Amino acid sequence: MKTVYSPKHNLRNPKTELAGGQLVTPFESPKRADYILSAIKSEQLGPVIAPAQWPRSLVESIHDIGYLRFLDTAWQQWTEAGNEGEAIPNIWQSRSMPSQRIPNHIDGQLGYYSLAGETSISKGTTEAAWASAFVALSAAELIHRGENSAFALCRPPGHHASKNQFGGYCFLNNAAIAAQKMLHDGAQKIAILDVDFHHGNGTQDIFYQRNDVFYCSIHGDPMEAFPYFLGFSDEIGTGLGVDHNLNLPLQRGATFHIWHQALNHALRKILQFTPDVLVISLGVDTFENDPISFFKLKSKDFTQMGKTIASMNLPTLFIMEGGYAVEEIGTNTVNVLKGFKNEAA
Ligand code: FKS
Ligand code: ZN
Repeated sequence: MKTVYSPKHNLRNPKTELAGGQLVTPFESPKRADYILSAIKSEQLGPVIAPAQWPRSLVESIHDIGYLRFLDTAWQQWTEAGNEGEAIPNIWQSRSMPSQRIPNHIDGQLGYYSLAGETSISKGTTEAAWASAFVALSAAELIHRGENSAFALCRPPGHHASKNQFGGYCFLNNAAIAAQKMLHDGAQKIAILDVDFHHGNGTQDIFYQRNDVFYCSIHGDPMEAFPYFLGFSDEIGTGLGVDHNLNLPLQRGATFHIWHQALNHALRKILQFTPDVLVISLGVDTFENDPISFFKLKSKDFTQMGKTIASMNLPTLFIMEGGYAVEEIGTNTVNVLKGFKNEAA
């Protein structure tokens, strides 16, 4: 299996995340990608290649122009306003303030274009987010050219990013951008299976009204886990998209046995949809020692996860999302990919 990787992920290196009422060193750190890359090499998963450049229009097919302009200028606007630290939103449009306007001031823009307040924008963030999207696009191109599988080692991650909002460590929705490219290249139907611990609210929202993309996610119950306001089992899609969205929230302490039952349910539904390609939003924060999550998967369980996914016999594009037990992130990620590769027909 080929991996697409860009060292430009290092340009995303914020110093601050708002957590527990303090500014802490972000969980989503450059070390994550370093550990994954070194496990890919030591486990000899396959070649590691650099991404190509892609037209801006492919990203514009998912994200609003105004949002992309905001990302392009946010850091400059923030520093020119005289701020010393990193850019963290601190005001949102609430239910009691139904304005239709987009503020001019950077503080207002940060609120308008964000869905959460933990994620700082730092110098280089936008360049890294674009490189991450190019990694996803290049891996999608490998599938288009006939590879049976590919791994996009994306960083920063993407599944929380909506068409016009960042948050949850995400800026551009890499999985959505990759899926849209493959549709553009002739695929008729794409299934996205999101196995990250967190619900992919951005991906769900982007495809909620559509029947050419089936979004399915297994995640911590949003009553108890980020992103709290989306990811419930009664969200099934709307309009043409009815029955093209499937959420399988699980409770605190879910073991691999429980988790794997949800996976089998998801895979049955995906088979009924008969997609041309399967996109996996691959987070390994379901791991028992993840510092911000509450499932109980063990390292060997990730191998089985990959094997079960391979039983679908579909071209499969893996897109990296979360995972914060950094010492084990390489092993856990590569276990999924090797489990898949060793089982694939
Ligand atoms: C810790 C609270 C953390 C934010 C969680 C964001 C999770 C991001 C992710 C992604 F895949 F996008 F990276 N709240 N004090 O893992 O879903
Ligand atoms: Zn996550």
